[in-house]
Amino acid sequence: MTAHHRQPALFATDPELAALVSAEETLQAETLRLIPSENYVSAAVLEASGTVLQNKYSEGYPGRRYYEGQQNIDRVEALAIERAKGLFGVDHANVQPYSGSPANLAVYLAFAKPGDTVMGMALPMGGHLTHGWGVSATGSWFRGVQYGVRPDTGLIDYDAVRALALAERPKIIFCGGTALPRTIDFEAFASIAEEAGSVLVADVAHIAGLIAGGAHPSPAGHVDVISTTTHKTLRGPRGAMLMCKEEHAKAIDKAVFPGLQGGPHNQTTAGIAVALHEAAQPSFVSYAHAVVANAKALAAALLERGFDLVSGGTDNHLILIDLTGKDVPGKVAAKALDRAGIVVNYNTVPFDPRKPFDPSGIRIGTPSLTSRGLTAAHMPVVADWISRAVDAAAKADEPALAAIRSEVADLMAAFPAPGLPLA
Ligand code: DSN
Repeated sequence: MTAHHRQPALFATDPELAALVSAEETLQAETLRLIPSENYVSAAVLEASGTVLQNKYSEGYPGRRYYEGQQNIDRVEALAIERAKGLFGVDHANVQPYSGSPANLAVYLAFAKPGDTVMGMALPMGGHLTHGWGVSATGSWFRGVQYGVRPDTGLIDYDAVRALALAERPKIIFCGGTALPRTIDFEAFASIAEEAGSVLVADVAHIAGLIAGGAHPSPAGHVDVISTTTHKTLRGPRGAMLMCKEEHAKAIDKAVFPGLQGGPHNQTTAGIAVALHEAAQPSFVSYAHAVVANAKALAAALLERGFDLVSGGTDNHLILIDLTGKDVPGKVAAKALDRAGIVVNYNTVPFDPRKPFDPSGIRIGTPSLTSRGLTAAHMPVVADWISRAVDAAAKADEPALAAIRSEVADLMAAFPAPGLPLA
């Protein structure tokens, strides 16, 4: 089916925009997408996310809205809520946050006042902007204190986290982040938070799908609030959820609406409901474990090819490559890989001597390639491409990058991506 047939109204009304969508479909089909926070949603999630639910305002919550005509919307949101509660084993779920940053801001609104001390992992160590980092509103409206990883192991030093928490007594402690290749010990964080009298929030945006599929321990029962986006390993539309113990349900709901947001994006809620349904199937358990198996196989193959990996490898979907020893900075490598049809992002590594906009590392992950059906047997090939592309970047060897791009496209053609035209 051609793009004109798939989106006939769009092509007729706005061919310029339609051509861009079509080009993006081709790009996502032909390239090897290794950004660990990205994925491919299913055709069903895509369909649910682009429906007439878009036309409806629904400020409030199911059964308690400020607009009439909610017969269907209430049921859509209730379905999403029930599915989230069942999948993650939590008392309460709010599926309305527009994305991860607003979700985290709602947590601050629920539990802290401006000027209060909050604690999270430093962004350059693998944390997230919204965990109290200075350039974020969360770091300027609150007093952010930050923990990191040990320089010798690249692992979180839980003794240091405990010492900082007891010295600072933060209102909120965030665990989780965006560049953490290792398992998060939620029990250790829970005992620290209890001792410090802090509200503990697990930001599991990156690993939500692994948790749902049983490939990473769950924070449920250990933390006060679970914050997650829905579009990473969970394979839903771009959105977020806050899940919590019953005692915090009112505070969380009130913070999301009316505290921070207006009407929920009902078409996104529908897509989230479908993604949660898909994540509850036995096939998703296999998917989550395959993501981790692929990441471990890719890490091993990269180590064999002389790459330096932060923390020496991975326990999850994500690998952080420190290119310091390769003499190719992260940004140069990322742009060369992009020209080779391999899409990654440049990233700081812990204790990076370089600047965030020109750092020493690249961050890769296996959620997308696993969604296409690649297995551990393909990972040496992927590692070879990365190695050859980084070498080519050092020599500015454009023909070598073009050759890799063609090999990548050949393999990708054999593994159509879910939700894309060729699937
Ligand atoms: N932007 C997300 C990521 O790439 O990890 C985090 O917000």
